[in-house]
Amino acid sequence: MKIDVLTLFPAMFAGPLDESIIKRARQAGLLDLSVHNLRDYAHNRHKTVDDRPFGGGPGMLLKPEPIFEAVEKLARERTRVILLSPAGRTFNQAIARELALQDDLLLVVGHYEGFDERVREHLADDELSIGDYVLTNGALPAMVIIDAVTRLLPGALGDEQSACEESFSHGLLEYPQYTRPAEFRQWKVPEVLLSGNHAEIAAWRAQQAKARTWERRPDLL
Ligand code: 4GX
Repeated sequence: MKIDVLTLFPAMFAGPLDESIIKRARQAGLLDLSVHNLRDYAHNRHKTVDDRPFGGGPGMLLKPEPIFEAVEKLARERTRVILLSPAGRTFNQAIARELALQDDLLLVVGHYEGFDERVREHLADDELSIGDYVLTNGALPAMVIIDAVTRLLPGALGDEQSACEESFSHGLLEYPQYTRPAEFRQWKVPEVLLSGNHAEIAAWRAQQAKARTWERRPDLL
């Protein structure tokens, strides 16, 4: 999969995507990630990418010309162009699965007060938010999406991890898990887990997962 990112802060992307599973996926050629500086597509010698909103109001907007020119240069026929902004539909595991099926993504990171509306209307295929809180810009949301999508690419996870059931795949939160020691500061691991009775363990885990989901995330049930 090819993912291009368009942002004013390309340096933010160094680090988080150079570790662990994402690093391995990139080395293995499963993910081809390129981060581009929107400022490189500015027109004037001041490298202006923002301007004041018509009609007044606080803050600055990203100008349309640099974004259109960057996207037109970077996007291919099948590229899905996605804006990151709090006004997007809320990203979730179902959207991650859907994006993982694409060949090409181009993530356009929101900065300042947002985009000139013509970027939305005539350039973007989709607009995503990672949740209802306010960040300083869309770089972290872009990285969240890249992370969630990349681990779904075939071969990105080792067999052990990909075989393992996980929250949101089976629709419930995880059951409680324990490792050694069996007693730590007088807190004991539930007896059933030490019993060796696999049917009983499975039943206990199913019951725990359901109770926990009911308590914490009834919206998932
Ligand atoms: N999930 N932000 C984007 C600038 C902005 C404002 C309006 C477009 C329209 C966020 C989030 C988020 C803060 C990133 C505002 N861009 N993005 N930025 N939550 O809070 O995606």
